[in-house]
Amino acid sequence: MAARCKTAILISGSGTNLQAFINAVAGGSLDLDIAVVFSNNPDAFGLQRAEQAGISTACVQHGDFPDRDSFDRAVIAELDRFEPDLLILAGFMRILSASFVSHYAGKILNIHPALLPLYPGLNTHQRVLDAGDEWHGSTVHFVTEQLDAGPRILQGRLPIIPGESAEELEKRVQAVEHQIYPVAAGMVGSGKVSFKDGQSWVDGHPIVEPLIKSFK
Ligand code: NHR
Ligand code: GAR
Repeated sequence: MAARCKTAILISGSGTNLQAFINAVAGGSLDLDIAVVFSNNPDAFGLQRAEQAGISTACVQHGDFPDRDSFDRAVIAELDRFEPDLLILAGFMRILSASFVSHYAGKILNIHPALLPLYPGLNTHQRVLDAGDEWHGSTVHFVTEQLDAGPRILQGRLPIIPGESAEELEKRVQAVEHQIYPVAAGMVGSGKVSFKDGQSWVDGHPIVEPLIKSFK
């Protein structure tokens, strides 16, 4: 991948993960060119974070389109103006169609707040507590057309504190995400980690179990 990987970050909401990327690039620990921040929601606070940092923004509202495919085509048209090498979903809440995913094959990352393959889908923190699990965390993975099922790259794990609420757990998981997502994206941006033949690879070896970082 190019020396300075041109990156689009896609958000729908608050954008604390986006802020972690902005901070990591500004602090010199992450070498990516954040070319554009895109949102499907014009009120997403993350758009203000981008403007504050001097990054271009773009917005296409899904409600303006009759179906998923026409929305996705409009998003592609908007993003392709920036010729991105990498797309980072950071709290992006719209499922992407197969044709969108194939347009950017192997170039889309997501962070999902669970230890995938456990708990795909929404409302993960409450589901983990209800199940009485001992461990939770978040997973960075390549996006494929199958929701939350693309090959995994890196997981941050943390122990559940007995009695904690879903809100407390969510905060702790988000703090983990802010550390692992820029690291994983940097590995993809530098070419250390890649996607080929439906799998993720690190230094030419298939990633069977994701890389794991443990937190308290
Ligand atoms: N698209 C594809 N093709 N594959 C993935 O793995 C994707 C994806 C788009 C988003 C993020 C994912 C998550 O980490 C993600 C992964 C939204 C929904 C959802 O149900 C599910 C999973 C994820 C994101 N979205 C509803 C929809 O109809 C809308 C929900 C809402 O607006 O609140 O798109 O959790
Ligand atoms: C993150 O916890 C991310 O894992 C989750 O949304 C949060 C976004 O927070 N993503 C999803 O649930 C995707 N469906 P942020 O907007 O503050 O970065």
